[in-house]
Amino acid sequence: MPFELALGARNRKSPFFEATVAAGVTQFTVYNHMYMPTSYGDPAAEYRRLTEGVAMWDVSVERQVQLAGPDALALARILTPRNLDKLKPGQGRYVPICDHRGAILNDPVLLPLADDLVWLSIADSDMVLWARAIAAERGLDVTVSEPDVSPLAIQGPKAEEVVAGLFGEWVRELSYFGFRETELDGIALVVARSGWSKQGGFELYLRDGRCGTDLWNRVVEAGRGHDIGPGSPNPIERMESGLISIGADTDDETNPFELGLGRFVDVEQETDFIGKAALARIADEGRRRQFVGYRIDGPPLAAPAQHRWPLHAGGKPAGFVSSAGFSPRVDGGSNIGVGLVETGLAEEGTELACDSETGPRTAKVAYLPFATGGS
Ligand code: THG
Repeated sequence: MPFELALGARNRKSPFFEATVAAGVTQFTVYNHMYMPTSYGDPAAEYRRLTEGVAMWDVSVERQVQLAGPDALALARILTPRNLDKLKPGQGRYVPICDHRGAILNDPVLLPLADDLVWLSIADSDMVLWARAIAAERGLDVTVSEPDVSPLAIQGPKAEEVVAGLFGEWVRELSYFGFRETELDGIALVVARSGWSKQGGFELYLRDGRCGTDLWNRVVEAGRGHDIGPGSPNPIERMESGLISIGADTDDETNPFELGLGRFVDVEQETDFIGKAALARIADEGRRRQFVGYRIDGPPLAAPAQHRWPLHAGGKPAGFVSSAGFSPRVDGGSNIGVGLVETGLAEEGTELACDSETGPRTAKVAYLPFATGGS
């Protein structure tokens, strides 16, 4: 590229920034007003580490929105359509957040640290503003803030070995989204079994931004025998696994039913959560679009899609491809994509015309997740 990313005070550096530069980062994106590493220059090696070994990712951009006070849980329940009746400290949940029209705003992981302390580990949108406004409008006794907490992901089939080496055997007992508050030689942390991949792994939520380089180096040291290397949220693996990227896969009207997240919406519960009436109506009327995978023909896609690719069927708009790339594992090597398609065209195998950045291609609907051979 003949240009650079401008750094400045409007966006922030991660506590792991220096460590990622030392590790050879070559590309950043901007996410939640921060810089997030997206490449270390060898995408194939980063994919291989994630799917066969272990990778470490700076995901401090997944900011924590902290709800503290007697109404912390009450606010969480108002913010998400998911039923939180059985929530227990130490067990996280995936919780979509919608606006009053039922459109999805964010898809955080909720971490209940105590009865009066909840973190929402957010995707890319300004949830601290939203949560604070809703708390005030509902007259709740809760303080909404963004604490000094920064997740570092350790992902891949060998991640458990690395994390057990750092913290002990107990980490093997953590359930999915289960977490525990602990420390590493005085560095305060939360250790969780979570992460934006289906390869297995953990996230270390660093609770003191001054210790970023120290923590990074300790993970590198612990991973040495397992060939650990740096990576980032992986665009290919996430498509294979059918994980959602808010803002990429969603537009201003996308609702949880379209994304296949209907199981996290409970319109029967007592709580008057934001979007309840709209979501009840959508549940009744049915969804207009569906989140699906695509097999895309033509030469291997050398670079990720830079914008949404329009889809057509019989000359009419049919939806879009929001992300696309070459998967070495699907069908032994195939271009794949994900995106929203009109419900009437969502059947597996439906062929759609696709305006890709490298010319017209055919996108064939595929159900998610993609089969990747071995697993
Ligand atoms: N790490 C942290 N916070 C985050 C992300 C992260 N917040 C925003 C974003 N990423 C959250 N996105 C997801 C989406 C899906 C999953 C994890 C993070 C996930 N889903 C499982 C699935 O789809 O099968 C399980 C869902 C369930 O059944 O509960 O794992 O990367 N800290």
